[in-house]
Amino acid sequence: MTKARVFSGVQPTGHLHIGNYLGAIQNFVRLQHDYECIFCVVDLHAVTVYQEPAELRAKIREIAALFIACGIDPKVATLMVQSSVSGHAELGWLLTCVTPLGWLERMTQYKDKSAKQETIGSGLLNYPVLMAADILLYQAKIVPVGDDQSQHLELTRDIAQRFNSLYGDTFTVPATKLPTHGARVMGLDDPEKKMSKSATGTGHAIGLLDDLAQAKKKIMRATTDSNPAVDFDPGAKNPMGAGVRNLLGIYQAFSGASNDEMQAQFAGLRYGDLKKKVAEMVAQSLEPIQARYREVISGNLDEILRAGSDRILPVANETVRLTKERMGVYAP
Ligand code: ATP
Ligand code: LTN
Repeated sequence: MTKARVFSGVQPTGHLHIGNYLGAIQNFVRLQHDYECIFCVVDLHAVTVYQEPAELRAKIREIAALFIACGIDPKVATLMVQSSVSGHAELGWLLTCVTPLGWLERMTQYKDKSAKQETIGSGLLNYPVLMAADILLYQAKIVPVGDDQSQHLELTRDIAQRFNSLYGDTFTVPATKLPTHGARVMGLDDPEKKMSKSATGTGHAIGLLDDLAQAKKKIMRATTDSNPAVDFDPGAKNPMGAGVRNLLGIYQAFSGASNDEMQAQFAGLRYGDLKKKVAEMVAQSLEPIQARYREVISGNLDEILRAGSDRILPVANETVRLTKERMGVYAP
């Protein structure tokens, strides 16, 4: 039996952090043996906001190397760069033509990102259509992402369904796959905000390539609440705040501990001791990733990426051909 296809993408902007790892990449690693997986460095998404060209070139390799360092085996899963397969951009245009403007203007990520820009490129508005094209191009059934991408995935399904009803069944309607723990890792300095690559502030995020002593320090300085110790009781006089919940969530997502194990280990523990345990868990998890990264970044990455796009090119070409044919665009 053929395996169902999985697709996901990561932007080569900023430095990957533990939110990206726990929300997305850890799931990529878990899914790779049970599905036909395609993991993509989405450089065409990155340029929806200005990127310094030399930096972007380096970031593309950095993300690809981190995929492998985190445990994706390029012999099992397909690793590729979005711009190497022209079908992404081509299908992006065809789908733009079936997407109502109002659907795009409603996207919260667009509203947030455009509020931060002086001039808003139309690519930023069209960003989710390109994302839909990435997924639909490979007829992917499952898309592992963090919680912040749920709205974009809903839009992808809406676009697929609209196309299918206008032109006949063409695209697989994909499902969103969130991780059980770590779907939304919050900033260490401000647990009300999602941990983000673009946020400034040295105590905000832990980069996968951060110096481990620095990473531990960031956790020791993380914002908590004024309670002295961990209290899981939601009915407590002062229930646990978002900062402590975030630290426990990070520990649970890295360790895979069950809720009962979490209770047994952490109930009543003082916050200082909680932070020490979380810091140890994070450092212990990042160490092998960093060691592997140093090997991979100087290896034959370009060959791996080229082999990846060569391998899936026929699938992309077939979807573009079919889409054109369905729409009546010249496709002899
Ligand atoms: P950022 O907002 O951090 O600048 P991004 O979310 O725009 O980055 P990507 O780097 O492409 O863009 O995200 C890669 C994956 O990581 C996505 O699946 C996304 O949902 C997930 N992700 C990003 N931030 C978090 C987070 N704080 N917690 C869990 N998952 C996250
Ligand atoms: N928009 C996503 C990155 C992304 C993606 C995709 C994720 C681009 N194309 C296709 C899943 C599937 C982000 O910002 N995290």
